[in-house]
Amino acid sequence: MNRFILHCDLDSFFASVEIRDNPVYKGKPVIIGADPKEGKGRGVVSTCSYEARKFGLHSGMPISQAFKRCPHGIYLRPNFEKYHRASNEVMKIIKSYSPLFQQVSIDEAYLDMIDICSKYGEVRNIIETLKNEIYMKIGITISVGCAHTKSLAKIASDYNKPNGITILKPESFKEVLKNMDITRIPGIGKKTKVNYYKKGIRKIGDILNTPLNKMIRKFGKSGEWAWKISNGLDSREVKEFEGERKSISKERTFLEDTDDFKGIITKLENINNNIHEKIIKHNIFYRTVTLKIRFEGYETYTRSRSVPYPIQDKKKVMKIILQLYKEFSNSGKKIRLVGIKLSNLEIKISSKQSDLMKYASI
Ligand code: TTP
Ligand code: MG
Repeated sequence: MNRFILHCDLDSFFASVEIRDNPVYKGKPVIIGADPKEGKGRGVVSTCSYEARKFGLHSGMPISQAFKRCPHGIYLRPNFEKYHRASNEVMKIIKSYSPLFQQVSIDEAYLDMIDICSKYGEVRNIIETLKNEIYMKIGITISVGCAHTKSLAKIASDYNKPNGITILKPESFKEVLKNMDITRIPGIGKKTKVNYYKKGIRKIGDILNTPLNKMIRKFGKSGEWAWKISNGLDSREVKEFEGERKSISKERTFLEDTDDFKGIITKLENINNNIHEKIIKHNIFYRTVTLKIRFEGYETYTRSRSVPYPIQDKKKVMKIILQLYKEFSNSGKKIRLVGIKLSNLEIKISSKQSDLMKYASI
């Protein structure tokens, strides 16, 4: 039986919302992020339009560098309230296409079309209808990938951006994947790839030509993950908040509302240490890290980030928390409470190992 999992990812999301609201920006390099201050600004690019990407700009790039490369760009500060509203509206539409829905970030969601489609033609029609509905009602474009696993669907949605549809079939996906850079695999980023490159693994095809046990020997857990994804082996299900319900969290209120960066970070570090005592004791792994911030006056925000495979890594959690915190660092408001939540939990069981051995003999 064919399996149709969709991964939907809005195109240059924050920038697209701004362009929708100011059509004169259409076709221009639009950069959302910190104030560039004529090249002297601090902070980073949140995202930018595809026109700006032609100048080499991308998320996370220092805004000063972006300004040097694209001084004539339209630089805008983010309006998070507006993006959350647009995200909620889009998610409501996506959700209406299947009860098996899982939102994974502000602009990404999975849909499992099991029992809804049985043919590739049908799934393509549904994707076109979905994209059309989002464009007509919300005014922004989305790219959709379809495959028999979540990770392949995610790779597919990224393949034809912006405004694309990519359907990977079980009999031919390896042909499409083999020439892709390994960084197309969710979880292999700029830093991880260096180690892979050094050992001669540059393309997904190189992974496909390497036996699993060799991948594990060379790259450990990450190698195992990359090998499984590349071979279309990923049994994770699309589920609504199921993992989310089980979580471990802790929050602390400051004695007095504060904007002292060091004090806030120390509090978050203490919370993180505290949570990890429990995590380690019960051998729990997690995929999602959430930061909670409450400002003076009770205004409360949560921001989450997920990693592609379950981790148990205190340092990584702190790194994610610091990244999530960046959004609030220039708010000019005092903070009343901070909290951390780890969710999408898994308790490690050794039977996973025997699964692996099964694949090793393929
Ligand atoms: P992404 O989906 O990673 O990027 P994008 O939607 O801007 O572009 P793409 O067409 O490649 O999907 O992230 C969604 C939003 O999250 C993005 O519009 C802005 C925000 N974001 C940041 O603020 N900082 C970051 O480093 C990244 C990656 C995203
Ligand atoms: Mg996106």
